[in-house]
Amino acid sequence: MGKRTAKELSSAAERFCTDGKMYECEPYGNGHINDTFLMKCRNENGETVSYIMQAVNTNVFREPEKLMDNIYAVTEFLKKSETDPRKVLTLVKTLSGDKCYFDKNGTCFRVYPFITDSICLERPESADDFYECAYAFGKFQRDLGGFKADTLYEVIPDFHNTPKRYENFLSAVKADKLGRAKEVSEEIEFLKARADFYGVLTESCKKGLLPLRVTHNDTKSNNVLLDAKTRKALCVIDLDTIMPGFSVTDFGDSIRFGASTAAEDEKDLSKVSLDLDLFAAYADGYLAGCGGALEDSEIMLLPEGAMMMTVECGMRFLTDYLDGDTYFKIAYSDHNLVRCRTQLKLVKDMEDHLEDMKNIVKKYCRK
Ligand code: ADP
Ligand code: GN1
Ligand code: MG
Repeated sequence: MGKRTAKELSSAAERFCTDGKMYECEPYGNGHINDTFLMKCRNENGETVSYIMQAVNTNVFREPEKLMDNIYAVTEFLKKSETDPRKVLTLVKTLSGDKCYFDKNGTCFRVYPFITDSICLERPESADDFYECAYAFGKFQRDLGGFKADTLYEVIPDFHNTPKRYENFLSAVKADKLGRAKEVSEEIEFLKARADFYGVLTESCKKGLLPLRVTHNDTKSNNVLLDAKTRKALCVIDLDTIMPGFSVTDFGDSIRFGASTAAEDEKDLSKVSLDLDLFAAYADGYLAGCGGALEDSEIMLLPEGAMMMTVECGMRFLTDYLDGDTYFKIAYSDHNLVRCRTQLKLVKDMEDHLEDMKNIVKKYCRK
């Protein structure tokens, strides 16, 4: 996505039912997909009212209207059981009552009230923070238990279908568009050596051990807001990828991102490993948040969910690197390769600690 001009942003802002006129709009956050802005408006009392305005990445999300319908349906559903406006996202409608606005270039803009006095952690700063993120995602799972999954549009088909992701990866290796495959042969071999693992969750689903649920599908700690004062969970955000999926992949993506001892793009691989204390905090918080909503067979697959999401994400970064970096935003030329390497290092460490993860999950299983 190209840079957004001030004019583009102000004419989009004018289309929404905001409290006052926009006077500032600056890039915000560290998302890899959408363009996010903190938009400040001045209302008639001279007060500043803040919003998040986003340009939805239509390269990734091909049918933004349907995606917006998903977000609207889910947030309205959640509001039946949650009345605190800081705890559920609310879409600010356009002047004509729509959920988003398409400008003349076809860019899809949407606006949410900015949730004030909140913090959003790139990485949890303590086990307590991570517990709170886990509780929020677990509660999200529980609260959406009564939501009809089949009414949701599948925003990105096969999003966490790892066998499909593996096929795409093999195609990218074969095509080798930029001639990069030779410099990443070690990573390619690592992923090929684990081919038997990729079907574990989809097969468990076929055997009835893993039910399809309404899932978030992007459960990084930076997709939860915590209260700035109490550091308690406030609100689950980034609802673009809500689709039918597995609870264990929601759990797993959080572990991949938040229970690593290093950032997703750490270059020094000696710093990357699985922090078992953080794993335990997340398992505890997630299962508490789910409040008994998960079946025993799913709970037992939580460690595999963590390994699957990590290996899948590594595969996705490498696929994008081989394809010429067309999907994830990058800050430098081998950013996707650096990200891939951290994920593969983490997979190895998870494999070495699978039994530990299983024992921790058993400890927090609340049935
Ligand atoms: P992306 O899909 O690009 O990750 P997000 O929806 O996660 O986009 O938004 C990017 C960042 O903007 C978040 O990590 C968070 O810091 C901030 N953010 C998003 N929505 C809100 C909100 N309603 N209130 C406060 N901060 C928000
Ligand atoms: C993307 O949008 P963001 O940064 O929260 C991606 C996730 C990846 C993640 C890796 C729609 O998430 O699937 O796990 O980057 N989102 C999409 O950091 O592809
Ligand atoms: Mg995000």
